[in-house]
Amino acid sequence: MEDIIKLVELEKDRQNHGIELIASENYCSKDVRAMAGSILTNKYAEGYPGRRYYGGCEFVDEIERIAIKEACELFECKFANVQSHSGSQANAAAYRALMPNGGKVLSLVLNDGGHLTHGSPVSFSSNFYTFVHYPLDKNGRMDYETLKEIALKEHPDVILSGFSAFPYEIDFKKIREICDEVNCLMMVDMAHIAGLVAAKKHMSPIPYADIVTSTTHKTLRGPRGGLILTNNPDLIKKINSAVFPFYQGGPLEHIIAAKAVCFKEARKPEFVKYVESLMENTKVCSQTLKELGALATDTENHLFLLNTLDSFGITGLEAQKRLESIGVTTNKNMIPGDKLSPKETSGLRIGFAAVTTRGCSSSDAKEIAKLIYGFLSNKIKEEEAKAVVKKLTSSWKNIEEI
Ligand code: DSN
Repeated sequence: MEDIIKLVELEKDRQNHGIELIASENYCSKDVRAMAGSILTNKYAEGYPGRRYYGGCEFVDEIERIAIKEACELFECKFANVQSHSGSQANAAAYRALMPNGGKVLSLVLNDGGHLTHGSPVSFSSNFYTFVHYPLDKNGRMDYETLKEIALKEHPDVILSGFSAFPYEIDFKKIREICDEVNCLMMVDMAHIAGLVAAKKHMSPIPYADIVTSTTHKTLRGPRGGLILTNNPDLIKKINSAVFPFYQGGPLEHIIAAKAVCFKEARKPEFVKYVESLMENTKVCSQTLKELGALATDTENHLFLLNTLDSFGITGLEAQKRLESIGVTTNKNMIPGDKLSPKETSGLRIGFAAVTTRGCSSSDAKEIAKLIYGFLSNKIKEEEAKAVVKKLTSSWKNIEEI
């Protein structure tokens, strides 16, 4: 096992010595990691608390009940399923609970900021269901009028919102009104903004949506996993049987324990402060880049998009590689109206969830903007850029102390 230990140590160094700006990543706490690495991984517990197919489940039953209760209290909703292994599996279960095979979903396409499971041809979603899409407006914002027009024409079973690369607030109340007008169900995938919703810094979808899915590892800062929420007693029964036995077997009780710890952490005042700093840092970085002359979107959440092609004459892929060479990790991303392929793209998605957890301040966020601008426009040389990365990352918390 030495080879694996060595690689884990190398990854730990990479995480400690790099500036992590991938908008969907974060560093979870020691307590969350302790649960995720606990002996609970040894236990089989197919079924649900009090209704298992294995003996010896009295303690994992209690843990899963706590996780459900904490999720419901955190997000102020009636029912939760905490067993989905991932956000994609949560979405698969939600679709099954909401409509029959072949049902129609109106969603945002991947290239505009949606997710693979929101109808991409390479995902299960478009194989089992029919997807039609709504566009964003010319500024990359939600266009609720056009969404309504398309919904009236298409008669979808479900309108899906909640995105992976969308820097603005979503008005879930308006989407509910459209759903009521066209008589369809409403699903929200809040994976990216779950931490902001938990901290009440983004409108909650819970009072409006029939089903809300999420992951627990992005802005929510928990273990890698999925979550499904609803206020509807009939839907929770369908969700539960869609998760187990339809899509999954044994739940990961160690991850469920880690989710319970994460939900408890997200109810603390420190978490609200964290989300406030995260949103401030994101805004400072996008504004500074714009002041320097780059084409970046505004932001109303934890991420923004940077048009590297028009700002620096390089694709998102090239920008990602260049920044990686100095220890700054981002991901290439389509920007609205992008003419390049998803493999190349015209821009980057930049988020501050991970670095804010380590202690990145707003003045650090400004310095990161200057670093990105200076390095991608060849005004800052590699050695100087690496020195800035070293100075910033060595002033932040070690990832094992979080
Ligand atoms: N892959 C995630 C992201 O980066 O946004 C979504 O699941």
